[in-house]
Amino acid sequence: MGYWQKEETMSLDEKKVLQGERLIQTVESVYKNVPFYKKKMQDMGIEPGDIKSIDDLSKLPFTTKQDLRDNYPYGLFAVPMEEVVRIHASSGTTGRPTVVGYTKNDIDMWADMVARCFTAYGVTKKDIVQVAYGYGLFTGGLGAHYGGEHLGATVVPISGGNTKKQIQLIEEFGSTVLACTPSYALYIGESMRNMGIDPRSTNLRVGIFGAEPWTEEMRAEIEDLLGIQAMNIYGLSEIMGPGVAFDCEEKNGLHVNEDHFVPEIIHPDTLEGQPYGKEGELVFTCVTKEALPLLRYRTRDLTSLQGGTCSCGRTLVRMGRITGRSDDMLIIRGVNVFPSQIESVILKVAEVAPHYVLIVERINNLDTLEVWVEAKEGLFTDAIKSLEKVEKHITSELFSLLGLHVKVKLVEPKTIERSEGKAKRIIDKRKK
Ligand code: ADP
Ligand code: K
Ligand code: ZN
Repeated sequence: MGYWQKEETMSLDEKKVLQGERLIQTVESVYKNVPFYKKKMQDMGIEPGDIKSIDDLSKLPFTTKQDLRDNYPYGLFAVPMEEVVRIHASSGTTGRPTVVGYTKNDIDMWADMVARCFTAYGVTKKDIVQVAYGYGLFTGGLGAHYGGEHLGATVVPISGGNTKKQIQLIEEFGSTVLACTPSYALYIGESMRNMGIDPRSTNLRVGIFGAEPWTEEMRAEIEDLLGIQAMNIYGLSEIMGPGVAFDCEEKNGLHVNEDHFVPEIIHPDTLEGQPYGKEGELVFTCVTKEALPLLRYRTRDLTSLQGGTCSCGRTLVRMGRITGRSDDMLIIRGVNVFPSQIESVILKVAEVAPHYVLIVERINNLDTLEVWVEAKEGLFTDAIKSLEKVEKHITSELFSLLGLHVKVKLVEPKTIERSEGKAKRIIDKRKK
């Protein structure tokens, strides 16, 4: 498939040296320019001179989303506003948005990194990339846009929504690559079918999907539906936006762009570093960013890092699929439940469609979870018995996975709301 940059295949020693040099520079910059970090470091009794290599990373303070909110909007920026050429904000999935800024160099580096990801997906300048991520304060649209252009691909900046038009452009412009959330890809494919178009008949060959958790089962579903390779892209606005980590052709973990963002996995409660293979909270330190170089930013995303080499030849460490964000974790009668666990069960059941929503309520001081899943066409015309059979089957599969009795309700086809961006899988009816 080829690489975009030599950094992707550096030796582990070269990588450590490069990360160390960059970390030292970053720490000097934030100590000088961001009062928040200077104070944090002083409180911990450390100075920039204490950071001599990448092995000193764990001496540095953590940064949380709350720190960004407390310093809203520009308080953690390490450069004067005249150097800032763009602002984005997190989509606010979990509360008040946080504001992030970029210098000219940051923007160029971002485009370069997205081009690196696209290259790993096998996308080239011959491709026509339909960007159906939302444009605007959300980083998805513009992130994919500039990366695609930088690669030399033909970018179609349609943004999210307007599904009929998406389909029209896929057909008329001959788009070969679709970039959007996995849930929107599913929606687009389903809408094609409803319009009598075979979703596998288009020129599309690669999907660039991210911005929300999704499972391996969902990947298989979308690949089958659209007849494409569905590739995973991970990112978050606080660190940069899409392009922090990416699938290679092996589809066996996402390579982290660790020459720019140094990953760690910590235990979310004790904050202790976790070894390769152990799941925990993903933490990133930016070592090349100018406007907003966050130290040890706690993403609240849960995954693990994988040691060992990848047969694609890249030496960049891999992270597993995000199993969930700690904000999405439901605690139901003492059991931790992530939507992705439920998704992986539902998608294995032939009688139901890949559309579901989780309804959480508090009844008599007990949290209850109900899973609504769409039945496939035809099931409702069968005897009630077959509905019940499917519900029972899913209930027992969930029980063996979670050790929790979950109520499963099959609903009529096309009754669960479709998503044009990040899917909303949880309806929480508990009073806050
Ligand atoms: P918000 O926190 O408001 O959703 P962002 O738009 O920056 O802000 O979204 C970043 C988050 O989206 C990540 O922290 C992660 O939870 C999720 N995300 C992004 N890409 C992926 C992916 N490929 N797989 C799973 N989750 C993802
Ligand atoms: K400016
Ligand atoms: Zn690889």
